[in-house]
Amino acid sequence: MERNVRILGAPTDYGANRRGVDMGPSAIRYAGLAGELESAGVSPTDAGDFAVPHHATRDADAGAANAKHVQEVEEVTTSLADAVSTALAEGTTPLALGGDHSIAIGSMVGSARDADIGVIWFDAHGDFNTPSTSPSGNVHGMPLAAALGVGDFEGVEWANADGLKEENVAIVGLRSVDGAEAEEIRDTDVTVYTMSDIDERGITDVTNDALDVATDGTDGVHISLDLDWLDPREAPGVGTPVRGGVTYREAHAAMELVARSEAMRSFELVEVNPILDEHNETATLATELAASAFGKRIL
Ligand code: NNH
Ligand code: MN
Ligand code: MN
Ligand code: MN
Repeated sequence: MERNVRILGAPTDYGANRRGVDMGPSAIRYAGLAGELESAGVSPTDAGDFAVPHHATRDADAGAANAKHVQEVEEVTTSLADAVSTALAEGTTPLALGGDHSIAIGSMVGSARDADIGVIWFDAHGDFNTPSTSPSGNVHGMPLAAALGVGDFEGVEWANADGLKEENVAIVGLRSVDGAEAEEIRDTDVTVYTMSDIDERGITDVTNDALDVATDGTDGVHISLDLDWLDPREAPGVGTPVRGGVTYREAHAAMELVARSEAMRSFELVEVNPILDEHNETATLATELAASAFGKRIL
């Protein structure tokens, strides 16, 4: 049965401190996303971008210093959550384009509205800060804690993903974590695979283990792909690059295993910043990895 994919653009940078990531959806489309998805044998329909409040209309310092622009993040993620759950109800697979990683709150809330889901978080960072632990106040460093209702996010309805349990969350490729954030992660039942685990065991074993974690007792898996998961040599167009990331081939290998599992329920590509990119290569890479995640084959 052919998979129908619904592209949902979320052109927002309210969760990050770097303007420019709001242009990610345009850059990813321009890099040829629809064609790449077709080459993977799926049928994409582009739902366009949904409205994000414009910077010029908002106070530049809005929100608390420890959770900047949280009102705007709530507005954007609530729209995305509705669009994701509608796409699923209509039999399509939602593919959200960020935008910064705060949009993942919307993807997870929407994907977990009428189902039990797992999440695989491919990222250099843990994204497990809360307003109390965050050194930056940027909400893109908080989406996993938000969706799981950790700390300050306990009982925050717009941010909590109902059908998601800590036991079904796996972070893959971690190499940058803040002090108090590390404590939060250790206190949970989330499974973490660091870059050292990938060094020692290889990307295939690690990804298969992450898939086991995320599929255990769930109806499907949300795949969250932060482009800073890759080494900055492969993906220079991101706001918070961290050396020592996965290679081009490791990234594809992981996405190919995701495709083979047939467990993917929703997907997102985040943190592509065209202003910091070189000739749109990070956006292009994002489209190629999406194709692998949707099952593109060589032969
Ligand atoms: N941990 C830092 C913070 O919370 C950086 C987060 N940046 C990301 N996360 N790009 O994936 O501010
Ligand atoms: Mn901004
Ligand atoms: Mn992230
Ligand atoms: Mn990151």
